Amino acid sequence: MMTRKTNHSIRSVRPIRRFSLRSAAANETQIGEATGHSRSDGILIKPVYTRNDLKHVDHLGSLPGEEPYVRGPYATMYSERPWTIRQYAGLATAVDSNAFYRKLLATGAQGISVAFDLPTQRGYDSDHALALGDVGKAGVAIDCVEDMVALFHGIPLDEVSVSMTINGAVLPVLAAFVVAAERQGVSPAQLKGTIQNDILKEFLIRNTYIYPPSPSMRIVRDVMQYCHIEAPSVNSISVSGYHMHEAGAGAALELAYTLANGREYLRNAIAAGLDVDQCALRMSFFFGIGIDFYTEIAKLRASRIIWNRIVNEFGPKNPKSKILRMHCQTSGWSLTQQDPMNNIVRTSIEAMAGVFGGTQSMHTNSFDEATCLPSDTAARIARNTQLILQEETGITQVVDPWGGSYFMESLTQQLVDRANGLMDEVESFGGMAKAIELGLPKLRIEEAAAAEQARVDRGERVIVGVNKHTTPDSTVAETVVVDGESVEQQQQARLRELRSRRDQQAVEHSLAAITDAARSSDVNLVPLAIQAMRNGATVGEVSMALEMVWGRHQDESILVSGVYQSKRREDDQWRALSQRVVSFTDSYERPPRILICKLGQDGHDRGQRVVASALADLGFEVVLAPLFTTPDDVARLVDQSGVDVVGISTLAAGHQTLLPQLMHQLSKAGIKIPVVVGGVIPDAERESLEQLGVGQIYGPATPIDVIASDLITLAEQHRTQ
Ligand code: SCD
Repeated sequence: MMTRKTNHSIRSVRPIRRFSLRSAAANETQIGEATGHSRSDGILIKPVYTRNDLKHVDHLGSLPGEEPYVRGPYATMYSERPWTIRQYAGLATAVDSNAFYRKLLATGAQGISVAFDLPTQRGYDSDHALALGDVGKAGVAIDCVEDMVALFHGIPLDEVSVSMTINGAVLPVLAAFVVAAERQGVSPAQLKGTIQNDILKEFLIRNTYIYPPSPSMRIVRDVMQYCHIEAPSVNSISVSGYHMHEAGAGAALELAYTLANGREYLRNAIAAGLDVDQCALRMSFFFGIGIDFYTEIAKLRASRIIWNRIVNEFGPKNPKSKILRMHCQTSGWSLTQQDPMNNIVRTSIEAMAGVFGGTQSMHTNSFDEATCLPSDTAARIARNTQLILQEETGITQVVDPWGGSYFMESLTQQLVDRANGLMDEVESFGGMAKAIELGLPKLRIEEAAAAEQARVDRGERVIVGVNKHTTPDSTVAETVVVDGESVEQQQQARLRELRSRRDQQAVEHSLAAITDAARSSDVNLVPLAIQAMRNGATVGEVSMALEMVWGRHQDESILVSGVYQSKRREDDQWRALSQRVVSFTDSYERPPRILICKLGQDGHDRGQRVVASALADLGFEVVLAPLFTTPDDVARLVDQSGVDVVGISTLAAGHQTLLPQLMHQLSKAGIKIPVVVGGVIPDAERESLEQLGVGQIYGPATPIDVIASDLITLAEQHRTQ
């Protein structure tokens, strides 16, 4: 067995770096505000449009299936073949997930979309110390080929197209998939589907990276090259704006950064010797669809125009290379824990926008997903939403019914222009990889998220059931909870069994070949990963074989400053809170100090970053812990940083295991400190968390004022203890 080098020691505690953006986006918002029509991008929507609004529209007159493809990638679109219903799912073990997929396929789904659990995504086996608490929670745990075989048991991989959301750990997971297909007698050339393989947005926003940016881009390139040669029907990348959308980006930002990432991948592959047609043909895209109905339709139409222009810059010969094909997912952020049936309505409207925008494939969220994993009922309604659109409404009969609309064409053009401007900014930094390194795109997205939160907190952005028209006691009745411990035990037993029967020498030999290849850049890593997985290596071992050369990437914590406050400065409630912080500071000779952190492999950090930024604007001293901390790390941080309160953000259910451990560590160390928790926490868990000693629990959409007020009180109590 290879020795493992763990890398989870906490770095020194330092106050967060804060960054002030005086941005184009801020100016845009002011324009919108002045007229009372602001959207997250600040695009002004007028009550009436006329032919004058078409004067500056460049793309009028084209047909669907023709450049610039604004009206759709195919001439006949859904009238010939509707979009693929592809519900993203992964449940605990491969066997459970397989049963779920087979049921989905038998009842109307047309493709599979695999959600992997966080340890798999971060390249840890289920028996790794850092996987604890996250195994099987937010998706399926895949450690080895046998898991992958079980995942697709009875699902013919030469017929059913499979999408896999895997990025950092794409090598071992793709390799396991290829070997599992091999066991079905299906060659790579017969496979169809998509692998996400979009690492740039991981550094930007999603955080399931493993290695530093440069070797990560080499993996992307190797996968694109391998697929082009060996698996030509597999879309070798799904360039994703969805996660930016979920992190708070408005439509123009999502467009600009997704397409700028796409351009970066093209450059990366071309620099490695592929020609533009070899790589662009199997690039696909992925967008989020929010509740701003018109804007979302225009966004998808605009995406095709911009991508067409970008690919043309590289001189393609095949017209198909210039077509942007996309998957869409309705917005998770727009789902509310309060009055959850409203989510069915939201999802239906969002799905309709995706269809009017011309998507090729879609996932519709389940109404209970702000609280837990989808129940059977919720999953059925979500899927039926798409079936109703396809089979009952008649919407599929007409291609791009919005084509020629004064409003829609003008809005599409405005988004194209705005996104082009933002992309020019990225180019001025030397392209997306450089811009990400400098941190600019992340800050722009956080700025948008903070501004949006302020709008919600001020009631300018209405969320029915949350900040208007509220209904008491309306929550999800049935909550699905994964028995993480049992999944962990099953996976660990399977790993033990695998390791006892495999040819250890062959495994070590193939892992050593991967490590060697990581040191040079001229060997494609995919065939080596396939050989290792075939020999019985695990996802964690293949990942570690590369980590030994490249190390593990750790993100820097930079927060935007002043954006949230700029929207609240005039509010009485905000002023009163600021005054309380000032009084606290006068009494205790320093501001209230809070540690904000996430536990385990959950990297969804929009919530914690928005809260951290707003609290810092209010005058708190915020210590933002690095991502991927263990309970031990957090207890140590609390001890070192002398904070008054600890805030834990949790979105992937890891807290069920890790929070009790943290409370235990704190008490063992004799540290008495208030702990609050925010994120996705089913009502059924509240009591047990309170019994553990958790001071407050904040569900999604809790106003910042409520959180801030509680935290000041808790900090005061802590200081007077
Ligand atoms: C379709 N075809 C047509 C046609 N419609 N031909 C002629 N006329 C028409 N009207 C043909 C196409 O050319 C193609 O053939 C075939 O039919 C399939 O159509 P497609 O358009 O390629 O559709 P599909 O196979 O469904 O592929 C769609 C994408 C693909 C290209 C978008 O990449 C995909 O399915 N992506 C899904 C990604 C996904 O599931 N992501 C989940 C992420 P040829 O192939 O011969 O050309 C989840 C996630 O990240 C959640 C958040 C998180 O975890 O953080």
